[in-house]
Amino acid sequence: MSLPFPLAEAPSPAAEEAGRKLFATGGDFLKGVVAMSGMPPADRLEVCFAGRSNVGKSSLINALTGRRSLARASNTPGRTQEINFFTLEESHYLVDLPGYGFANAPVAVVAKWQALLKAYLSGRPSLRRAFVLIDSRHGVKAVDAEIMGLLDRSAVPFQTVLTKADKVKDAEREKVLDQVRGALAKHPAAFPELIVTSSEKGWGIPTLRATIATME
Ligand SMILES: Nc1nc2c(ncn2[C@@H]2O[C@H](COP(=O)(O)OP(=O)(O)OP(=O)(O)O)[C@@H](O)[C@H]2O)c(=O)[nH]1
Ligand SMILES: [Mg+2]
Repeated sequence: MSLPFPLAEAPSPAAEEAGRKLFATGGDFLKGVVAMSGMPPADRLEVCFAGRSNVGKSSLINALTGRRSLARASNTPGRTQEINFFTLEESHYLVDLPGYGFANAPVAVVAKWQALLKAYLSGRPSLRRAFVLIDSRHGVKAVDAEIMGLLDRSAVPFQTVLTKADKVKDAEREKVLDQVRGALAKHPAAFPELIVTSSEKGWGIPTLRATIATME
């Protein structure tokens, strides 16, 4: 019997090569957006990285593009406070989102960017897939489930990416994976395969690149 929400298989050599090629250019920062009116034209394939503050969204974009500081990563939760658009060739946007949940910033400021985050996730026509990042140590929390519910209602398919896999032992990782699978079962917009990553070690990065490069 196959488990629901299996780990993604290693990409085929052709898919891996497509991923390598797409990301070989490294990507460029386009703009930081603070209101829906500031969004660039919805004219290409777009994927975004959503997740709790500090889960590793910006670090994952840096690992994918092979650039240490394309996206600003930091130890301070709430570092990313705008919706940051990166271009990959002429064909793709990668979108780094502000974190949800705890943030080390004034309440009014947080409320403003959380509203923008929700407007973006529910109303961006070219958003093809949201990657929802979950910390390998913590699993799916209530705030994650809330975002997943928003994606369900907005009919935005989302794929779960486990982050910081280098920080857990195998047994602990399996336990968290089971919790994640249980939580995903409640979300019709959840994509079936999970991707386990470590931006620090490069784990899962070729798989994620191939996934993005081979998306229709
Ligand atoms: N060990 C380890 N640490 C990581 C990994 N990914 C991110 N980190 C660390 O986690 C912290 C937060 O990473 P960010 O990439 O800034 O997280 P974020 O989700 O963009 O955070 P916000 O923008 O504040 O929401 C940083 O100190 C990173 O170095 C990983 O794969 N392994
Ligand atoms: Mg960030």
